[in-house]
Amino acid sequence: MIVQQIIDKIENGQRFLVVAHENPDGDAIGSTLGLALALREMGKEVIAYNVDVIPEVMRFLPQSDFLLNRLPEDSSFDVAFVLDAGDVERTALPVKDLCKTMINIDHHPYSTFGDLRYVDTTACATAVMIYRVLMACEHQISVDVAKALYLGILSDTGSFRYSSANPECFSVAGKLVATGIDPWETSSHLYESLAPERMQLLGLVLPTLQISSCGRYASIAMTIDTLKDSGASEEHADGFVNYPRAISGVEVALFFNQIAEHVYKISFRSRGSIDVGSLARKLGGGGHHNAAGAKVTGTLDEVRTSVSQLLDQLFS
Ligand SMILES: [Mn+2]
Repeated sequence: MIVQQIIDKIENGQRFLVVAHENPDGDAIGSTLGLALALREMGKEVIAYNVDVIPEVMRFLPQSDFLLNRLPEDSSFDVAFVLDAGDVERTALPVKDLCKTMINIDHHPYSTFGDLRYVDTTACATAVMIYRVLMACEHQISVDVAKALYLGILSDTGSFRYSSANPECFSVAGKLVATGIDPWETSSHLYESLAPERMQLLGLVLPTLQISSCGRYASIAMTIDTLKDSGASEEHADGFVNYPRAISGVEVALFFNQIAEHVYKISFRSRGSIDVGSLARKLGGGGHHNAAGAKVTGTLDEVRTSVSQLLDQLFS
């Protein structure tokens, strides 16, 4: 089976690349660092890479500087692991040219690339799938690996709040905590070490809240000027889309983020039956049932209106 094939590749390979999607979330960072550190503990030569720098709040992870955002020149690998990426393009790296074997480990649907493909949409996080692989390798989980994987699980399940938090999720999290890690260390870094600029930015963005007349969708918006005025950077707006979603009765939340004069990046979040992935695909974007994104051109009013029309149709 697929996990055994992956183990064979690990045993027979010497030089490994581990990479995940751009604009990395906790699962991308946690699964990359967790697998890369474990491979190094097995005596392999490993490069852990992401095209973007590791988010500030995740830098508490031990050995987080092991994760590079620049590859050494003339890099080549026996095996490249592409994690949590959905599509290999999201690594922003010509992975296929860099390795003999590309292994895709992911829990996103429609993840169809790689010489070996280990895709399980029932996994709450890619980090859990890395845990399964390391267990199958009979690798002893170190504290550093445990911290990385725990971060992946915690962040992809919204701190164990989403439906994806299945029994396996709690069981793996329990085993990771049993290695001696402190859950509060992770959650305090992730959720309660906010930069002051983030709160300032939130203060400017929340007044843009619009709730639809049906009450079933709501949106907030951020312009380039707002971002400038707050002194914050775009990274500080991560997760803002969860505020409109938290309103009682709201099923779809939207965050309009201006990235150029007449270009808005829209993040969609659904809390129920509405598939925002298919909604985003109608706008040329992508994603899955509960979380998706698209880039749309126009003024904020135009963009808001055209998306509202789509949603009004869905809710009518
Ligand atoms: Mn994930």
